[in-house]
Amino acid sequence: MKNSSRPDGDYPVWDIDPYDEDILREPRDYFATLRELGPVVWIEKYGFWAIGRYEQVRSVFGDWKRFCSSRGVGVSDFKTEKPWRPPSIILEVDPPDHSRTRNALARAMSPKSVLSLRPIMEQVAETLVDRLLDTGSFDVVPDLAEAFPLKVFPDAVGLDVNNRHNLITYGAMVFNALGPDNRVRQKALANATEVVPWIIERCKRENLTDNGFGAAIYRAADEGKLTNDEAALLVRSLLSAGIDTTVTGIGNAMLSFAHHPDQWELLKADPSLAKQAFEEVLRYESPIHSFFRTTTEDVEIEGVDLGEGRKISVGLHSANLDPRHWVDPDTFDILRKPTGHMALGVGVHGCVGQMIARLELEVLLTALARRVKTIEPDGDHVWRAGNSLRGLDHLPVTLRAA
Ligand code: OVV
Repeated sequence: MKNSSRPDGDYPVWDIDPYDEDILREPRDYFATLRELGPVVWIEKYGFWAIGRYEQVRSVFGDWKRFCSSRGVGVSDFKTEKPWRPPSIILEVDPPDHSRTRNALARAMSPKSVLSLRPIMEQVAETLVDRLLDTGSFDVVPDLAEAFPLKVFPDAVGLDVNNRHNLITYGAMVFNALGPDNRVRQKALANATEVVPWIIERCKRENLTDNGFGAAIYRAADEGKLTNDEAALLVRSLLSAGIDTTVTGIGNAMLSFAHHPDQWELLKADPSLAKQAFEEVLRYESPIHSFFRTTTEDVEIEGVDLGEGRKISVGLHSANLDPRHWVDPDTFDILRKPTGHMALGVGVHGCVGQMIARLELEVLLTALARRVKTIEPDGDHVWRAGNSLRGLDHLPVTLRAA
């Protein structure tokens, strides 16, 4: 990695590997120490900055001019290292280029078209929860957290396919590729030769139904707002970011409720709390632990000169646990209304699919709250070491019907 020698100045230097698999599985202690050490900390092993306090996380994400995305939102600097795939034309790009693709995707996923998905999502959720209640004991990760998005999201995009698990594999590649060249990244990218061509095929117009988000993106191309190649890349963005994120959100929601039965009682007593309960899940067990930005000029944070062309690890999960900002951040409290949490980002790159993610979780948590009396852990859960996502490998539970 180039340009990783330490800049001059007085700041905390930390000899830790944030990508140690034990830390990736349970990053809370790492983040607590990161926040304690200072507003910005130098991570010597990789030669990047790390920030974990709410205030700095928020302001870095709010300033795309000085903290850019076009040099990649992972450890690797696209200016000096070749990306593993052609860069995303919405994630890995800055305004003004970003504005056109962002607008096109936002229009394709308009509030109206998102909300029209509610009845079908409700039907899928109710059928799935009834079936799981018949089963009683199962692993949340494959049987619920993966099963629900794998049904509703590809259908909404307009993918007409069977081997949908490839979408999970591809999501894992995309998110783990943002980390350093560790075992997690290597294992994920080992699937590339098999899965990438499959994904590229799925993004073609002729392989999409004519009533999904995919077709809506291609209509923007017909209107001259995008080229057809750009439309394909925006469909790829949906397939990159639309599955593993919500899978992780569902798993983390179930874990939170399995471990906080008092909060499950609150949701059961009033299922209309589902929406705000998911916001608290996003804060308390954020699906994405961190994304990077790169400095475009000599910038300073709290008196520390970061230098130009420097990578910054931005701890989204950490910001959501910062006691400088939140009262009792380590308490899972679905009545809290955690406005301003950083789980979906903020600013021009704030999650463009957030309405869909929120709808999926609201519908699913509502169906569960109406039907499920108790969610009991049935053995130990297992976290998965992820270079960007923090989600579960396994969550065995027993559900009892209401
Ligand atoms: C991992 C990720 C997040 C958001 C967007 C994309 C990927 C993309 O491919 O555009």
